[in-house]
Amino acid sequence: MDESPMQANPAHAAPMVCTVLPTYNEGDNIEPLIRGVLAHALTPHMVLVVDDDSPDGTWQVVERLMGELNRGGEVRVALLRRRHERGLTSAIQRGIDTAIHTFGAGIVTWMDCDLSMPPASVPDLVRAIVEDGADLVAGSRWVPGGADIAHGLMARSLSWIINRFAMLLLGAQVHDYTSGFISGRAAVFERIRLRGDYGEYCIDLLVRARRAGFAVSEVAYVCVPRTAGDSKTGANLWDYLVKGRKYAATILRLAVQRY
Ligand SMILES: Nc1nc2c(ncn2[C@@H]2O[C@H](COP(=O)(O)OP(=O)(O)OP(=O)(O)O)[C@@H](O)[C@H]2O)c(=O)[nH]1
Ligand SMILES: [Mg+2]
Repeated sequence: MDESPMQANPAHAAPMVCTVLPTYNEGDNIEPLIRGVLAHALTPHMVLVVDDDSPDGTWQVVERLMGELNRGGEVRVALLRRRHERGLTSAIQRGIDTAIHTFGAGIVTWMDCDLSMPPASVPDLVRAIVEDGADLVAGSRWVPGGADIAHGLMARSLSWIINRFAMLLLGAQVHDYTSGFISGRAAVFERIRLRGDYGEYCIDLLVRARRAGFAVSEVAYVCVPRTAGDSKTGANLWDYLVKGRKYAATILRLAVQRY
């Protein structure tokens, strides 16, 4: 009997990928996102939505899709509806734990659910793990082939400054420390838990993973504008400065302390 190289070499066997989708009021985005992620899957793949009881009923859209897409005992779509907890980082961490310990995922991926991170880019991140041997991969706007066409000049400039600051103090191996579009082997998340409450968790994760000896890499992607729903991050200068201050504090802490 013929065996494909994937079956013959367990090192190349494709582990189950779970894409965690943290949502708060993404009712108009979540269906195309779920269908897009599943349609582009290279390997066994499920999505797990962690919704913080969105008033717009995002979770109801997910429940309908579960009824349609989970057939024959196979779970392709799952939902965690948190009624008494809010927050992006804790939602992602909850998703990671559930993906690994309840669904047996070998690779966990996550992304924003405003369709700014294209579902078609998910396989690029997974390939960097399965084919190129990375342990943790960040989708990057700031490497050749990547771009940010979602944000205006002010937001792009602040992101550039924060990332240059991070590269200077924490290492130039990563160019998009605030990516938020991540894929990693379960082994990384069994060792490292997310810290922080918004985007700063990403800087912290990428640095601690590298320091723990994991292979961290980047894959280019193009960040496109949200077309439905509202941004959870304000678009004015004050909001960006508040966010920027947290990012800068995280960078300084990591530069001074080695943990
Ligand atoms: N579960 C959960 N998800 C959240 C929460 N806050 C934000 N999100 C999700 O986090 C992702 C990022 O939020 P966005 O509104 O796109 O904010 P952003 O990317 O920082 O800002 P933009 O650059 O304007 O897009 C989206 O999928 C949100 O639905 C929260 O409190 N709980
Ligand atoms: Mg966004």
